[in-house]
Amino acid sequence: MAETPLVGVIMGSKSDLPVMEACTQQLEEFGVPYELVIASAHRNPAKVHEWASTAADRGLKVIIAAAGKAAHLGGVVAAYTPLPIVGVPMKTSDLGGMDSLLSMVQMPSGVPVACVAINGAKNAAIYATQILGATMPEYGQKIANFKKAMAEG
Ligand code: RP5
Repeated sequence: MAETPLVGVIMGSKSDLPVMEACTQQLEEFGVPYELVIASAHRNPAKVHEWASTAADRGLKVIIAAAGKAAHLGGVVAAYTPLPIVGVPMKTSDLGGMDSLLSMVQMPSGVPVACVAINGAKNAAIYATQILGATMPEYGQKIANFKKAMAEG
């Protein structure tokens, strides 16, 4: 039987997938079970609502939300779940991702979305695994090993 996903990865468009492969690849390297869904806060709001509002009950512990342009996805997901959200602002052709970054990071007080760099897909996976590692020692160990390997070059 497949493991229950611990991290939910949601993105606004399949056009985000090539960048977000750096995220899913890193989650796989850490052995973190995840689920992936493509749903836009603007184009598929009902799907986003259903997915986000049931995420915690399905066993997810952290959500990674990637979106570009007027990137409201992380904030909308945050509105519907008590889980921590890590946002990934997508680089865009018009404004280079500053549009995504600012619309994702400037959340109102009380509704946080942690935000990595523009196209920071790999860091989102590392950060989500760090959150898991705070309470699940096997993932804490994966992060410790990762940092040790990085320090050794
Ligand atoms: C956002 O709009 C997506 O997250 C994507 O980054 C951007 C452009 O989407 P497409 O027009 O390529 O589907 O919803």
